[in-house]
Amino acid sequence: HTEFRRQDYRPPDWLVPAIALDFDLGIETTRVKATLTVERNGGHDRPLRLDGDEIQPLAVRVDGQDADWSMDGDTLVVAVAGDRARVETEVAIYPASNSKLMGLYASNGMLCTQCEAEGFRRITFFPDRPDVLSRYAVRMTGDKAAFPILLTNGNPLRTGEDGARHWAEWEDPFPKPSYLFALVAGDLKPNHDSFTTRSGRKVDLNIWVREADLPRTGHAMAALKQSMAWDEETYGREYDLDLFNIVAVSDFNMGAMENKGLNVFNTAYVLADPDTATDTDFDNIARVVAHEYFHNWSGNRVTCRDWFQLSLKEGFTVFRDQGFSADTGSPAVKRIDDVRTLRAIQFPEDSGPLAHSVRPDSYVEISNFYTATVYNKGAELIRMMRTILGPDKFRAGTDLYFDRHDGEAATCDDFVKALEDASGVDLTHLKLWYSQAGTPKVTASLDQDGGTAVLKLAQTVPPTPGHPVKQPMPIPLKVALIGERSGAEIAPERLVILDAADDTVEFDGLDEPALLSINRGFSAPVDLQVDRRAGELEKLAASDSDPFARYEAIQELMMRWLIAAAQGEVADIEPVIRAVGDTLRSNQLDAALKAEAILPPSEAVIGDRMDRVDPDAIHGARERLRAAIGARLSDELSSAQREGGAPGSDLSSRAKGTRRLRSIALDFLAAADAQAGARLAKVQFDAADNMTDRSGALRVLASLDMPERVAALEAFYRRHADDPLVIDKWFGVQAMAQRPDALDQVRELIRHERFTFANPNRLRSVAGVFGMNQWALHHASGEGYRFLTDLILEADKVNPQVAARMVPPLGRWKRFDDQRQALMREQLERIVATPGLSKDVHEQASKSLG
Ligand code: B3K
Ligand code: ZN
Repeated sequence: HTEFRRQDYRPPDWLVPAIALDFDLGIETTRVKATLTVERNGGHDRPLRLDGDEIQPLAVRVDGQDADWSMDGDTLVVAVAGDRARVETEVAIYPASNSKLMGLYASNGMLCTQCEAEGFRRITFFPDRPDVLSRYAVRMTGDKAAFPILLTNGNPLRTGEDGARHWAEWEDPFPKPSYLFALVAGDLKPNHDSFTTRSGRKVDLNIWVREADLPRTGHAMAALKQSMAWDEETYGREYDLDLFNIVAVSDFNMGAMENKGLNVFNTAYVLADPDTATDTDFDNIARVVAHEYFHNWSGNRVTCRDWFQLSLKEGFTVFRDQGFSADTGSPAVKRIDDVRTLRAIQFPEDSGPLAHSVRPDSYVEISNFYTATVYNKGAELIRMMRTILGPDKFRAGTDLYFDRHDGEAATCDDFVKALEDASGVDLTHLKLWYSQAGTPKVTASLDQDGGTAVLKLAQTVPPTPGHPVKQPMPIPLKVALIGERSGAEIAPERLVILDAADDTVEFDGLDEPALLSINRGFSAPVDLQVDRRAGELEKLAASDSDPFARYEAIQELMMRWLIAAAQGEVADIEPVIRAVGDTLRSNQLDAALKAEAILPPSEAVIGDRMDRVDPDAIHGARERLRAAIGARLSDELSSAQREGGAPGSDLSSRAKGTRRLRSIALDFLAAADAQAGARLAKVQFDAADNMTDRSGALRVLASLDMPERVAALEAFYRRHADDPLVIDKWFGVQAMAQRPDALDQVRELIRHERFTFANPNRLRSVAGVFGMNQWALHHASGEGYRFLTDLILEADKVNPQVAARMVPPLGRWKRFDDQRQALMREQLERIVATPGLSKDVHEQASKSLG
């Protein structure tokens, strides 16, 4: 397979200022005629090369004449004599058999597209790269009954009827790269609304779904309008067309797609009501609606020059959606949530065989680079720039960026340059974060002598594949000192930028012993180890003035106990019990923050902190911790569980927080006493008028060996049998269950009549979730690895992109004991040796072997 390298970038040989597309739509066969206006770019005599993928030309004409053309693999090569020509092609495509869900495909009787990154070439021949921007004119013709609704980017111009068929012509006034093309045809109904922009333009908003789903679109619509207002207010960005459409589709490879004026969404990120969606689902819907909407500027108006620049739009847009969620909810809880994701997914990626920088240097299959590093570490990088510049200069920088590059395909360097030019701040050194992979390890210690304290900092950036030696990076650390006796801030927060291998910072005028509060708000995405005296964490857990740092202190207290316990050492659990108890009893902290603070780190995150991951010991330690907390704090937990009920229709932050705390409390109580816990969980389950309480109870029951478990699973299934999104939850809860027989259970799920490899949500609900179930996946027999591998190979025949995302858990092999290492490698080798493997899975598996 060809490897593409960032250094090899060359501007396109031919530009395509305009394209006209004519679709004759059918579920089985669709015919696509394309007319490209092409222009030679620069002085060269190279032919026109048009990308294709699994398509054959039925006709090729240049300026109306039969053309001189040939195929070079999948690429159509056309001889063009002059500097400008009209190139026409015609192809037939087969949506119903397109199981990769890239290009034009069928889903529940409708047709829809997914083009990012390289799906447009599965629809028609085209220079399918993001730096070729074209104006699109699209004509769609199809059966009126099958496809009453015909949608594409931009604005509708004309429609007409012709017997049982009808047609529509649309035009998108904004030049765009092919990856932003979209088309939808089907029997859909709109939730219609409108938004008036600050300059007074009325924008029609539609969320298109199957009729039965209309009642569940209100939350997404509210989130869309909030996003439109927020982007005007926060970034000065106004919407630019008269129409904004969202379509929900149940077969979709990822969350959603920001096609110009026609966002296509996974139903999981559109449909919600309290009976079928959890509070987390509600939050995720708002987050994804906002994210895709924000792409209209960060991605569409200013797009990427090449796919190595992917974080230019994704890192920045994640940063923007994080700001939206923080501003419309609880900033502290949002930050905790984002850091949890980073530690659970990005840190392991950054320390394993698939590590790559935020701006990767090479790829085989670009779909494999839509990663937590490009998205979430990319967002952290933008956050660090904002921290260093301050909000006003940062905003001046983004204004300049949008203004300077509007209508262009830009690079990460262009973004940084705009920030530098607007702020006068030199960010050269910070750009190392774009090119160096690996999570920096930072150590910190505070030495106090009377009124003076010296903070010692040191950093190392670990080696990653292909990059053995790293330079120190600028690491912005927010630091404050908390008085050990008073609990007050005795040195106010300041920004320390560690930009060398080590450094010291002095604090004066201290009148009591100081506690170090550092990396407040998680100002830098680093692995920080602080040298602390006994008792320090407990005091910080009770008094740190930064809510995030307080959360960190409690988590670190638990983590230290868990690691010691997993290594068979005797550790004192009393400080943990006291900190969790104080947190639960606090009347300063709200329920949402309490819930985040007391939830023990996941088994995978604990493993990530140990040199050698021992999944059984980690599981045992975490069980003991949960049981001890459940037993010792049963009064506090019981009242949180009892009082945490709020009507399902109440979606206020307060209600969401109490519900979250409620199910976490339930989980502790059940860990201490399985019988009483099962009874209590069943009561919560039966009484629930909302999915948060119901699935929270079900999650607890799924791991217990009690009769209530089977009863609840059956009741849940029966109640929601008609709702695929809830059936996904039913699969997921069982795939995540912490049980000795987890593997047998998951094997059953695969045999269940509702399981299918064809629907990505369903596949992920079993295979994706099982890959995160550390204790089950890493069963000493190696059966978990074999099972996951079977699933990957089966899935690869249907949908390589989704299959490739199931590989990374096997790539963590280096962190386990020799026996597990051998078993994991054996399965990776089995994958690589499979004939007919996709390049998606091949790249992930071969890199994972290291
Ligand atoms: N830009 C899309 C992701 C496309 C993934 C293609 N494999 C969704 C998003 O990040 O907004
Ligand atoms: Zn995105």
